[in-house]
Amino acid sequence: MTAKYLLCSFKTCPWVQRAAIVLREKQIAYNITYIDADKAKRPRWFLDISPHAKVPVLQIDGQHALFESNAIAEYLDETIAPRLHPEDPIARARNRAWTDYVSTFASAVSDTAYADTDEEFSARSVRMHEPFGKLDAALAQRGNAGPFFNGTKLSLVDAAYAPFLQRYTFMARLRTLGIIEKYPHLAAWRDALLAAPAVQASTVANFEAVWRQNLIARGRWLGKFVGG
Ligand SMILES: N[C@@H](CCC(=O)N[C@@H](CS)C(=O)NCC(=O)O)C(=O)O
Repeated sequence: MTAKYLLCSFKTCPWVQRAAIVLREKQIAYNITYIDADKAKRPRWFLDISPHAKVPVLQIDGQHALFESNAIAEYLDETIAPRLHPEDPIARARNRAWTDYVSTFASAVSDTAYADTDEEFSARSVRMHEPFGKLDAALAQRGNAGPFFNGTKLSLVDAAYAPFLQRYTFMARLRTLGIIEKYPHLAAWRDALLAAPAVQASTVANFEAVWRQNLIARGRWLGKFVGG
């Protein structure tokens, strides 16, 4: 079936996953197409609609193409119910502020996963403490009992962080990290996000195995521990 929405993706891209979580949470039908991650093999039609040659791109009715996961998430939230952003403008501004911080959080996690040596992995993993601590404090002060950022309803903040908390979890299953355990609010949030149906439906099947194979394909140090 051809859906109104087409999500251009790489199988392991966390930014695509963010958009997919929003689509799933809103129960929007969409098709997905996988672009070759090899720069030289990205098709012309994709390069024409993706100014930075990056995924995600969301095509709408084959007419409009949106890029940048945050812009896509905001667009979907403005156009399709149920609203995932909070109604209260102050709460919404705070949500957007923490959503903005996801790029710093993401770099700390991704840089660790893509370390090339044992030493680099150790040095980079320590750098996760600062963003993890900040999110833990934000969750502690958020004034609701969770399990999600705003309480019982999944929001755009949840969609932004879930892919990176999932990758931290995958990494910790390959090498002991012991970082999230120091941040109980963040650990509880991570558990709720990974159990959320929209998050579980936002990736390819056997996603952890696919993520592990990607480490090996990229020749990353952490890939040495796959299957060992
Ligand atoms: N800020 C962008 C980041 C997207 C991004 O970095 N996508 C990666 C894949 S996870 C990509 O397409 N990289 C291709 C490249 O850099 O050539 C967003 O939020 O959409």
